[in-house]
Amino acid sequence: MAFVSQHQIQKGSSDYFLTSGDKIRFFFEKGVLDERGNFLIPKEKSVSKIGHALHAYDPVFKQVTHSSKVQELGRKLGLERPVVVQSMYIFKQPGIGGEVTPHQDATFLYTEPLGRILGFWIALEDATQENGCLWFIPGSHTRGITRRMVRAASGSSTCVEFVGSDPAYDDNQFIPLPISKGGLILIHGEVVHKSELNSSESSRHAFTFHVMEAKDTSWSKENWLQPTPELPFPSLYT
Ligand SMILES: O=C(O)CCC(=O)C(=O)O
Repeated sequence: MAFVSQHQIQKGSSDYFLTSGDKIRFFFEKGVLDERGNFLIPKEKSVSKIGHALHAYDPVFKQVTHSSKVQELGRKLGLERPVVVQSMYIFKQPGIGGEVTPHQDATFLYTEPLGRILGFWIALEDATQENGCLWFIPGSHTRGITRRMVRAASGSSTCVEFVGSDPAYDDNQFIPLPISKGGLILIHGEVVHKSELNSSESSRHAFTFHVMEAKDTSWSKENWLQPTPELPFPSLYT
């Protein structure tokens, strides 16, 4: 993701998460399984997201990612060698869809130089303040990043660790960005954003993928997500 929840990076689930970059894998909301792995709620309401290679292996999401509209937009934005690094289907389930705490995508998808990551976030249902739309801090993309998530040394209790600080952002700085079904939000890799718990009765499905401008850019080998021989980052342009 460009966001990673605490229970994804704990020992036990770590391999499943760390090796999901070139696969289609399912991730649950927190607290939906008992200690024996039985569902505490209906199974279909328990999935938090599916990732991270829908753009490569699912025909529908591959088509959307590489659609002529998306490619045209990439060209208009001046992207010369955009590659798709990851994709996710996010469910934000009614009642339990967990909050995504304030973060910058470049924390998880670090490049040198910065400024090379762009998120495409497509609302598959209306996203409102009630069901957990995205919120942003205007102007925050101009101030660099405050922390990085890097692969942890072996022997550590988690598969990744954070370097740098996680500032306590003032809630008043965020503005909500409700959007109708079918709308697209472009997310700068360094803008601070979040989404809140979905305590409403409506789900808030979204499909999102991240693109890196690969020209004159180096992808950090310390990122959790790495291109693999099976799936090198594919070009956005086909
Ligand atoms: O869809 C959400 O609620 C959060 C998405 C997000 O923050 C991201 O993909 O970076």
